Amino acid sequence: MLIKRNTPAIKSSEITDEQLYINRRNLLKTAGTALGAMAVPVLANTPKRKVLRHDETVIGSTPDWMQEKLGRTVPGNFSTDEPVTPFEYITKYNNFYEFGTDKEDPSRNAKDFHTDPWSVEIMGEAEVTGQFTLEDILRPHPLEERIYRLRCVEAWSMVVPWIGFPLADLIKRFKPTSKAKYVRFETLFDPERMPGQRSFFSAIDYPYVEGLRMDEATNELALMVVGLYGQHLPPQNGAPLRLVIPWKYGFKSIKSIVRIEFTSRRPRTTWERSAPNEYGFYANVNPNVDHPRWSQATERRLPGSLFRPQRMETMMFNGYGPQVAHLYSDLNLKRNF
Ligand SMILES: Nc1nc2c(c(=O)[nH]1)N[C@H]1C(S)=C(S)[C@@H](COP(=O)(O)O)O[C@H]1N2
Ligand SMILES: [Mo]
Repeated sequence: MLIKRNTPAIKSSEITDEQLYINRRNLLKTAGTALGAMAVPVLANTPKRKVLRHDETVIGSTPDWMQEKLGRTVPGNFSTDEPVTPFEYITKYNNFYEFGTDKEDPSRNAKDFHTDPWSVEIMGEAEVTGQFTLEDILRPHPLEERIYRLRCVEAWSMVVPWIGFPLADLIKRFKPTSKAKYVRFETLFDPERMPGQRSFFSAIDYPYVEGLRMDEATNELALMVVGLYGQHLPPQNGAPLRLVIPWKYGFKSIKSIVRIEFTSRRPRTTWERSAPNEYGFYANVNPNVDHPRWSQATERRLPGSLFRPQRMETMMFNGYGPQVAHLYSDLNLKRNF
């Protein structure tokens, strides 16, 4: 992963105001409150926010059942109230090496990447394994919006309104056995559809592989993601199904997942294999452990301009310490970077 010095190729004139959208569920909840909060005390815990939407541009397509499911999205917990990065940045400034290594490559090269039909193989140390359609995978899970910080190891960051559901809820359905200590994830390997996989001089091996310890994977923050900004995931953001692990560097948040495996051994992950001294298995956001070639103490929050860069201090665990610090109490984080 190289640091790019150029700013994103987006003019501020192209950035439109994001629209707020009140979905039906929220209206109903508001109505419920008006009728008498005493009768429905559970409402006290419901976030008052509305789900963020961007309707001007729809990138890629999705089946009707997915569209309907997305329409039922409700605001979730753990959302930051920091300003959300505009849709145009989230969808035009990407890392997705399967579609090219420049930030603008994925939005250009993934245009015709169709993700319906899609299936996911569940394998390894679990009672329930096999091939599942995307619809089977998603059916029991209600969707929620979580606005998370995304901190790339390259020292830029965004705030993204993801739509998804807890990975822990998905894992439970497959009944992992006591031998399952890790979860391994794999991206689609299809060089015909992913031009980056045809390159001879690739920085990384394909398929892209990521992994988590079981307790990390079942942490309440770990999210299976199917959308952003009220829409289905654009192809460049990892359609139709990706992981988002907000307390770790962005490369752990693997895109376009086709395989999930429960294993007893720690998986060898893509960036770790490519440069083990630079990218570790844990990859927890940590301002005190620098990358060998650059500091991790600060980050550049997008959007910013050449004249008004938004430099800010990087937070331990990307600010998610209250939820995840306990996972690492026995670990030397300088050695296990
Ligand atoms: N399969 C795959 N997943 C991937 C990557 C990739 O190149 N291939 N890049 C990672 C990196 S380095 C980052 S920062 C995030 C970027 O996600 P975004 O483009 O949706 O912001 O995706 C991660 N997931
Ligand atoms: Mo990244």
